[in-house]
Formats: sequence, structure tokens, C-alpha cells
Amino acid sequence: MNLHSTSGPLARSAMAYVLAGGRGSRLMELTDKRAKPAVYFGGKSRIIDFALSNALNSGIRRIGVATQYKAHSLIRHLQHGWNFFRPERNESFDILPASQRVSEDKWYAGTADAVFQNIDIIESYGPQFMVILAGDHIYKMDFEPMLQQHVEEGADVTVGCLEVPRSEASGFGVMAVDACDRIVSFLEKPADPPGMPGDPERSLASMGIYVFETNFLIEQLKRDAADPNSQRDFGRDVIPYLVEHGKAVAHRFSRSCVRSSAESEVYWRDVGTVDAYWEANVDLTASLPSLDLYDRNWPIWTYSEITPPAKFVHDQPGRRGAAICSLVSGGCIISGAELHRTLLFTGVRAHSFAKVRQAVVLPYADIGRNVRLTKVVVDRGVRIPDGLVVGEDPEADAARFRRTARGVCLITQPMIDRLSA
Ligand code: ADQ
Ligand code: ADP
Repeated sequence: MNLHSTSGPLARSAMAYVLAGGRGSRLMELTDKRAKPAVYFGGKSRIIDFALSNALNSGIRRIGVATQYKAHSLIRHLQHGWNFFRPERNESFDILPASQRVSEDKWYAGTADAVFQNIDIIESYGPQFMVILAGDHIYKMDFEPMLQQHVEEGADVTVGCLEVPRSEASGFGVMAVDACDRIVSFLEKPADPPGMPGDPERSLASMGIYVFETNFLIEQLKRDAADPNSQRDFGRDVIPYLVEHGKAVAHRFSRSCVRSSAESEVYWRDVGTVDAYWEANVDLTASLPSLDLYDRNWPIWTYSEITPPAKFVHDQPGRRGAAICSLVSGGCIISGAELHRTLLFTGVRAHSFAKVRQAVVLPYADIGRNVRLTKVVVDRGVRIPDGLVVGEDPEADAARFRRTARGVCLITQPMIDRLSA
């Protein structure tokens, strides 16, 4: 087939396949009940909404989401928020739980297997390209230029990549490229990651984003499945194989990948730890955050509950309902409480005389009277009892809550229940 004959945006003939099965165990109790892609982010969304919105905003109209670990909350969110695709317009949105489709006793072994087990569904739609995405990163990216590069280069696989400090690179697939950005080596999570030529303290890391021509991908997945030594993983098996035996090309994540945004730097975050999660959320309260959620040209689609507007009550000395440098979602009532650099998700209540600083408060939490919170993440629906103080005594915090090395406290309802037990 002559790929160059493809006309119009390539995204329209692509299917995005979002891998959303991993737990994200470094988020600790935040992922006790939900998979990482279902974790709330940014006041109104969940983490997976970023990858899905990127696909949609890029022009992709076929999407599959492979789920596995604790998928209930994720599946409910997808059903509520992402059910507007219409088959009569050649659109589709499929939730693909590991459901023993191929073999009776197996979940998805690795990320490649999570695609392999649904080959029949992919073939039934017949997309020309597959864009494989991870469902657990916060970023904005237009996939059309990546698809174009894939076709122009005649690549077997195109891998999205970005530069990271070498000290952090051992959590990634790390690659070396030639002068034309062809990948010449790929090491999955190397203990001692190689630096870049001319910049030894930085490494070129895979974003876990891959573009393939569909028929070629299916061929490779079948080959991989027949290899008894394979762990059935893109990063461990499929990509290293193609670097050695085929043509793998790096697509650099850069400003040109962010079609219509005024961001001064490219934004990509893993938010894989409580610290990173807290920081990325609190960063949004900055006067000019590096992630622009207000860009109407690149909306982050999500399921949003119908709520009344946020309400602020009381204006007396010591009892002002106020939020400074904060994000407050619909349905919140701030009654005589003061918020500073804080992000409230839907339906949070904050009661009189409470002082809340640098807090990320998930939906329907309730912050009692006289509570003082600093540097916290409060899980969904947690009822913080009157007078509780968190963030002022590291030892007391560590004994009662999940306190990180950077001094952020994660507060869940079982932790609160234990206080009075
Ligand atoms: P990791 O993110 O560590 O590295 P992995 O744990 O396989 O790789 O997760 C990739 C994505 O697939 C995640 O979104 C996860 O939720 C999902 N996933 C994991 N196992 C799954 C399964 N069995 N079924 C369905 N979904 C599953 C990868 C690459 C690295 C690259 C980093 C970038 O392997 O090379 O550098 O992503 O973050
Ligand atoms: P506190 O007394 O600690 O400030 P309350 O729970 O008593 O907190 O709530 C106080 C204020 O919040 C009420 O006086 C009212 O203004 C507002 N409020 C609470 N619930 C509602 C509601 N359902 N609709 C509108 N306003 C409400």
C-alpha cells in the first residue's frame, strides 16, 4: 500500500488505544479503590481525560480503552463522560476490560497483550493507524504531526519521546537516536540510564506513546505472542525488537505538538507519586500555571456532574468565606472558611473558621469547623472532624496519615476513623 496516497488528516483514519490497566501503586491509598487513570485531577477531570481529550482534539474518532485493575470507577466515568461517539458517523468508543477473550484463565499479561487480546475488535473497525497511549499522564498533545512523521519516514513504529533529567530516567524506556531521529538503541527502565550526546545529564525517554500502521502492529503482536520469552510488553519486548529488526523513529514532544496553546513550556507529568500528584494540582493555583486548563481550543473533556455554582458565605472578622489563589468547583459551599492555594473538586464543604492551605480536596469531602489543613490531599468523601490540625506537626502527621518525604499528607476516611477508635 502506498501510504503517501492518504489524503486529509491522518487522525481521522486512526484508532487511539488507551492502556488504562495499571494500578499506579505509588499513589498509595488514592489507588486502593480505583486505577490510576481514574484518579481525579485538576478540579473537574480524571487523569485519563487528558489522553482521551488529546485523541479527540487531534481528530481521532475511534477509541478503545483497555482496563484491568480496579476498573469499576474508571468504567463508570467512561460510560458517563465518553458515550457521545456515534457509529453512524464512523465513530466508536469501546471499553475493553481484561475479560478472558482469548484464553479463559488470563488477564492482560502486559501492555502488548492488552492490545493483542482485542485484535478482532480492532480489525472490525479497520483503522489504518493505531495510536497506542498510556491512560495515566497529564499532558496536551496533538497526535496529527506524529502520524504525519510516521508516514513521511516510512517508520515501522514511531515512539513519542521527551528529554528528562538522567537522574529520573531509570523509570522510563531510554533511547539513543541517530542524526535523523531513528532510534538506534532502546533500554527499558535501565538501572544506569545513558545520557544524551553533548548533554550527559539528560536522557531521551519514551513517553509510552506509539504509532503503528494497524496491519503491521497486528503482525508484530502475533509474532510477539508466539515468543515464549516475551513478557508481552511494548516497552520490554515489542519496541526493543523493532529497534533491532525494523525502523523505529523518535517523535519529539515539543511546542509544535501542542497545537493551540500559549504555554511557555511543554507540559507532561506522570503524577505517579503522592508528591507529584499534589504538586501538579497545587501548581494549577499559580497565577500563570504551566498547564492551561482554560484554553478553549484544547478543552479537556470529562464527565461533569450537574451542580449549582460554588457559594461563599460570611464576611465577618475571623469568619470570612474566601478563596485566594484557589480553584473551586461547582457545588462547593465555603462557609466562613478561608482557602489559600487550594483546589476543591465538586461538592466540597468547608465550614466556619477552617483554614486550608495548599490542599487538594477531592469531591464531596467535608472540612469541619476550626480545622487547619496545610499541604494535604483529602480523598473523596472524607469527613474531616471539627478542630483537626494537619500539616503543622510532622511526627503527629506521620503517625496518623500517609505523610510523604516532602511533607505532604494524604488523608483517607479509614485514617480519620482510626483517630477516634
Ligand atoms: P510504564 O508506565 O512503567 O512504562 P506500564 O506499567 O506497562 O509501563 O504502563 C503503561 C500503561 O499501560 C499505563 O497507562 C498502565 O495503566 C497501562 N497498563 C499496564 N499494564 C496493563 C495491562 N496489563 N493491561 C492494560 N493496561 C495496562 C511505559 C513504557 C516506558 C515509557 C513509560 C512512559 O514501558 O518505556 O518510558 O511508559 O511513562
Ligand atoms: P458553618 O456554620 O460551620 O459555617 P454550615 O454547615 O452551618 O457551616 O453552613 C453554613 C452556611 O452554608 C449556611 O448558613 C448557608 O448559607 C450555606 N449553606 C449550607 N447548605 C446550603 C444549601 N443547601 N443551599 C444553600 N446554602 C447552603
